[in-house]
Amino acid sequence: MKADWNQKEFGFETRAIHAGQKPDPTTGAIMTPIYLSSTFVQESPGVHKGYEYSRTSNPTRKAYEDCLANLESGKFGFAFTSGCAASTTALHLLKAGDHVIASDDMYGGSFRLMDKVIRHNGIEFSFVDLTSVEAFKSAIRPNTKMVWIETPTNPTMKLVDIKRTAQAARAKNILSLVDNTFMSPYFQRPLELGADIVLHSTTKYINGHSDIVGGALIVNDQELANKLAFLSNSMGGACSAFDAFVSMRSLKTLALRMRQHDQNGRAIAEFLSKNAKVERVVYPGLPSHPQHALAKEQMHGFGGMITFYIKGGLPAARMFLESVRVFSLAESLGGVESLIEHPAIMTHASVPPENRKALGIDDGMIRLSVGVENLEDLLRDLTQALDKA
Ligand code: P1T
Repeated sequence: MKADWNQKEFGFETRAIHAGQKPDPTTGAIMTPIYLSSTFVQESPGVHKGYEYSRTSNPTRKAYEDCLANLESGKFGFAFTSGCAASTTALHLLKAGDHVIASDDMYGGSFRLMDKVIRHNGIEFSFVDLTSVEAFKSAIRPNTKMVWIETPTNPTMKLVDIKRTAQAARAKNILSLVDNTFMSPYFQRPLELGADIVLHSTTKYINGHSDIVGGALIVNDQELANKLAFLSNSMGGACSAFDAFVSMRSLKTLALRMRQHDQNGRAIAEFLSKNAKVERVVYPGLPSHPQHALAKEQMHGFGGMITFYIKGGLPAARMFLESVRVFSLAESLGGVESLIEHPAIMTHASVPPENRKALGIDDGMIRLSVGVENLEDLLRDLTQALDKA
């Protein structure tokens, strides 16, 4: 009899390897097979083994969703073809006339989805600096139905107090959603802090190897789970069995990877903060971060995402970005390989210039996704590239 992999009895690393998974009943295969089947045979109309059609549910996807939900301290997981598909599905919990309060700083594509797509469904958005719980409370209207939190924010690394914001939301019957992409459940578990929904771009740390685009939603409440299951089936954004298999395989090493991202991240943040070419480093693990105390309170580590400002504006930034040899100049984050990018021109180009200016997403801003390579190699690479800038 296999264990049920409950959170009280088993540690994160054990659950990441086993939760949701059983040896294949027909062969004993230890790895959940990739069930490449669009449909499932029924004995009699409506009499089946729990699966009818793979848009609705698929055994490989189910194992992955159960594992991910377990790691986020949730009961129900839903896997999608991208983080944006997960966001689109979650935003369809709302109807015309509803109001959403969202972080003023978040992934540019999430902002674009709200501002240029979902808004046309008659849903209202307020983009608020959620680092202040008071600012959140002041933005609440009678029709506010959801607060959309990203913490740390992408790319300015601002933190939102999940516990206090979720508490204030609950008091007004407002759903709280936390995009936990930057931290992964290894370092931050929003459901434990009172949030209703966790969202991931699983493209990032969850899958961790830059070979899948995916997304996920995790909840604890049965009624909310029923609504999301209905939406996922109706809207058709669920991920394929192959993507589920690869992402579930990646979960097995999530703890190992996150510990190394964190170790390298801390060292590089400190190194950058001492370099003469660097104006300012924003990393929750540095005591100079204005919310370092909150980081220690709600996160179990600081991870591998670092934002910094290089002296000399765009010419220096370009020279630096063209000079790195171990880091790769590319969008995305959370993979084992170190990535570097320029938010104003790349990931956040869809944010209007006046918003970028107000948030400090300027020409000197550079974002690092520190990978798990040899730390000395990464430091040497940054040193030589900064020397050229
Ligand atoms: O790219 P996709 O899997 O659809 O996920 C969108 C998304 C959602 N939330 C956060 C916090 C994200 O960072 C992303 C995607 N971000 C990038 C591609 C990036 O380079 O920042």
